[in-house]
Order: sequence, then C-alpha cells, then structure tokens
Amino acid sequence: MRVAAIIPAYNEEKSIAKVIRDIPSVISEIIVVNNNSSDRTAEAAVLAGATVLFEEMQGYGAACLKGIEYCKNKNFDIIVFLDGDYSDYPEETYDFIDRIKNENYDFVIGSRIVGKSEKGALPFQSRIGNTIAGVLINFFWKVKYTDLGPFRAIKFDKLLELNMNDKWYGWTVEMQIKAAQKKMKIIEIPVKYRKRIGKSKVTGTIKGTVMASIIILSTIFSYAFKFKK
Ligand SMILES: Nc1nc2c(ncn2[C@@H]2O[C@H](COP(=O)(O)OP(=O)(O)OP(=O)(O)O)[C@@H](O)[C@H]2O)c(=O)[nH]1
Ligand SMILES: [Mg+2]
Repeated sequence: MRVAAIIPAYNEEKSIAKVIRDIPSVISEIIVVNNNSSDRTAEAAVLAGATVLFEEMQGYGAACLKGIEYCKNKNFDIIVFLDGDYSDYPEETYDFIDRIKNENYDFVIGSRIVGKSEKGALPFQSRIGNTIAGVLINFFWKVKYTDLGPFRAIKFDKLLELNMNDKWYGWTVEMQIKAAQKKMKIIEIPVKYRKRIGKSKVTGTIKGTVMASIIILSTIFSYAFKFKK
C-alpha cells in the first residue's frame, strides 16, 4: 500500500524537521503544505526530505486541500494527516496504517482524549469544545467521536468521496461528519499529544479558540440542517 502524509504548516520552522524525521518509512511521500509562512518552514522541510507545496490562501483546510490535489495523480492508497508543530507523535503512524491494512477500516482518527496528553498540551477549552462537538455529532449522525484531533488516516478513495471543502478550522469536523453520513467504517484510536514547539496560534489563544469554536459549531449545524452538503 502506498501511503502519503500531508502536513499543513504555517510558520513551523522550529518543529517541521522533527515531525518529518519521526515519520516512519511506511510513508512513501511526506508532503508539507507551506501556508504562506513568513519564516523558514519551507527550507527546513525541504532539507528534512519532504515535498513542499505552497498554498497562498491562509487556513488549515486550504492547506490540506492543496495536499489532496497534489496526491490525485500519484496512486496513493492511504493519506495520513498530522500537524507540523510536533504536538503529535509521528511514530504512531503505524497504528493508523495497521487498522486500515489489517482490519479494513476506511477512516482512523487519533483521539487525544482517549490517549495520554502531556499536561497543558490540550487546554481545558479544547477538551470541552471537542466533547460538545462529539455529543452533537452523535446526536445528529449516531457516530461516537471523543475528539477532533488532527492526526488521522483515511483510504484515499474514501477521502475523495467526501468531497472536502472547508478552508479553515471546520476541516476536521467536516471530515468526521461526512464520513459518518456516508456510513464509512470508522474507528478512533488513542494517541499521545504533547505541547507544541513554537508559538501557539489557535488553541492556546483566546481569539483562536473562539474562532475555531464558532466555525466548528456552525459547520455541525450547517450539515445537520442541510445548509451544506
Ligand atoms: N494557525 C494556523 N495554522 C495553520 C494554517 N495553515 C496551516 N496551519 C497548520 O495547521 C496545524 C494546526 O495549527 P495549530 O496552530 O497547531 O493549531 P492548534 O493545534 O489548534 O493550536 P496551537 O498548537 O495552540 O497553535 C499546524 O501544523 C499549523 O502550522 C493557518 O492558516 N493558520
Ligand atoms: Mg497545534
């Protein structure tokens, strides 16, 4: 099976090489999508051996979409997503691939709630926010999620079926909602999580948390009430 990793990265020059180096060799290609960084993220990623794409439009989803477009003609069977700030443990990639290869899951999501998070890595507001999102998704689509974590793996054909389009922080929840709607074979697995390297941009800031929460909730209600399909 050919597996690619997509890493959206915005100003992660201090961490990106560490992430790339810890990704196991089961991954055929590591794709870093440089999201308009003003630091040396791209240079660091190239030096560490990744393919680097550039996405001008700011936003987590915009960067992931760019990575998907690139993968389209490359015969990948599985796509792994993870963050560029070294909060995830890239060596855990094996656990994700195993579930798809050996148990034929379509979509495997790393849960930082079920797994062990370093103290302070996953702030209280994130835990609460993700729990609320999980309860709402369970209510609307009858699938249980404990987290909207960034570390995840999905069969590439299934990912294309989802027809993803969120450009910002609704990305992870959109993927989980659509996979539930399509009744894909989904499993959450425990993952570890540690404090990011570099400056916190979202969960560690009030503005980022408020914005992300609004986007996540409006995404859930938009799909629940069919404003979006
Ligand atoms: N903030 C932000 N991150 C982006 C963007 N595009 C890509 N990313 C990457 O998306 C990943 C997740 O963003 P993070 O800033 O780590 O978000 P978070 O984990 O919720 O919160 P913090 O780690 O506290 O900042 C990282 O690898 C970022 O570099 C963007 O436009 N804004
Ligand atoms: Mg982070």
